[in-house]
Amino acid sequence: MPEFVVVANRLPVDLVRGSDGEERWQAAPGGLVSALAPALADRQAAWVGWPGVPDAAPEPFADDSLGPDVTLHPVPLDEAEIAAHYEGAANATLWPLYHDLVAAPVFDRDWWATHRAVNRRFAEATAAVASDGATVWVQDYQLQLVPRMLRELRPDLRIGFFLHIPFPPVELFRQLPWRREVVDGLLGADLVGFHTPGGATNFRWLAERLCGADVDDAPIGLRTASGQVHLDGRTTRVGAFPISIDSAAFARRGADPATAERARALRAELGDPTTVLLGVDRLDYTKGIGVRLEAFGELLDAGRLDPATTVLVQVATPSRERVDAYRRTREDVERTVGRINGEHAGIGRPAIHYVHRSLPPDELAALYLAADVALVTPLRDGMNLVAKEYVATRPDDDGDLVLSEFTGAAEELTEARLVNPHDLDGVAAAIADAVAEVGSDASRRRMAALGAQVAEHDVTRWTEAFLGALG
Ligand code: GDG
Repeated sequence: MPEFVVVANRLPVDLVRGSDGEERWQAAPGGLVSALAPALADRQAAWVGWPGVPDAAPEPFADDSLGPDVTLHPVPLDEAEIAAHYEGAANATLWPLYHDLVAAPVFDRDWWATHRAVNRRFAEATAAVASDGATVWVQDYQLQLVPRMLRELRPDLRIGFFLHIPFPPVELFRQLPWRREVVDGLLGADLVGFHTPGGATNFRWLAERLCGADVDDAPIGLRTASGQVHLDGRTTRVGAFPISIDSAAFARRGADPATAERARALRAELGDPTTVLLGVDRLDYTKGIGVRLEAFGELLDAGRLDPATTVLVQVATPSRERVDAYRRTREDVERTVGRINGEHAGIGRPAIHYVHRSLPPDELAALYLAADVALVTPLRDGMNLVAKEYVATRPDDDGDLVLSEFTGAAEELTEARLVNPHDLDGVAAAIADAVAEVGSDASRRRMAALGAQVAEHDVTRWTEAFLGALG
């Protein structure tokens, strides 16, 4: 039986239903799979998660691509559960609440009841697969109630939890009608990890105020489980474990001549501009896509950038398209792109090249290489891997990174051009400065420092730090 179990909202593969009704599994490439793959590979391991389509209840099966002894355990959800738990409580309640109310969270009691029932199903599925004394690593905001439920079912387990999104300021978190249940749910874990010390500190404070736990007041540092919460004779440790990427893999792709060739071809297809700006995001209202479009548009309006020599490529991959706020965000982004192109594009020469599709990894790497300046301007983001991927992919110390202060990445990538995404003038000024100074000695020195940071603090360090602290 598995000695190491990952529990995540989604399995590492998606079940895909063809138009002929035939079902097949398809790799679901994502940061989480690549982050956890090394930890699974050499162990008897299991992954518990939803297969991505309604009413699918396949039997557990082996996945050789992750390791010789890795089994996947599908957790079924029906249409109503997907609507209430996933699209509702997770993506219309917790997601906006945890991202500083960038959109208004919806507090719906029926959604929450379903959310609780689904968390229980995940806990029961995990309890049924984990071997005696196994280590279980629960992932993310959709499953915060699982650690407590699992602890009650299986007190023998060692349970870790990692939150991939920001943990909000306490004043905002306290709006949640089920706030005590969430904090208590997380306290079922032995170790609760966040991207930043601020998130961990907020959580520890809430554990004391909402659950009456005894807590220490030691400062919470990076990559150690340095905070302690004592409740009902148990101790939960809390810490900051900033996630990262497989930096060497991105660097290898960036150094591959085929990637360089494709990057040159892309620049030619863009009309050989002097400067290419790039944004890559899931199309999400937290990512500040509108902010950078507006700032770019204002620079064109003012004549500070010339659309004949400077273009913006914005990749916005489809995301959560059945949630209202995401539909509205897409409309806003596309209206803004249309307006700016209408005012500034030449015939056959768009100022903004907008892509609303997911690109293959090779194409994304070529774009990272082709771009002189990456624009990462979320209103709030737990970490933001795109910032790290851009830096890691570029083999030379050229390029530049405009980065929102409100990303977890900003706490590590301090040499980036940090901006407040609510300050449009400040964002525009940072873009103009980056365009003017790209390739300068000062810019190269900063990119070199960023590259060294990402190379050293890669995803293996994240996994090892978390699992090391979990013990
Ligand atoms: C959550 C947190 C945290 C995007 N477009 C394409 C594509 N991507 C890939 C990127 C990157 C990933 O998607 C996005 O990761 P982010 O970190 O930027 O954002 P979230 O999806 O919101 O992730 C976030 C993360 O969890 C990890 O803890 O950093 O704060 O919100 O890897 O490259 N990949 C491909 N084609 C695309 O078109 N192949």
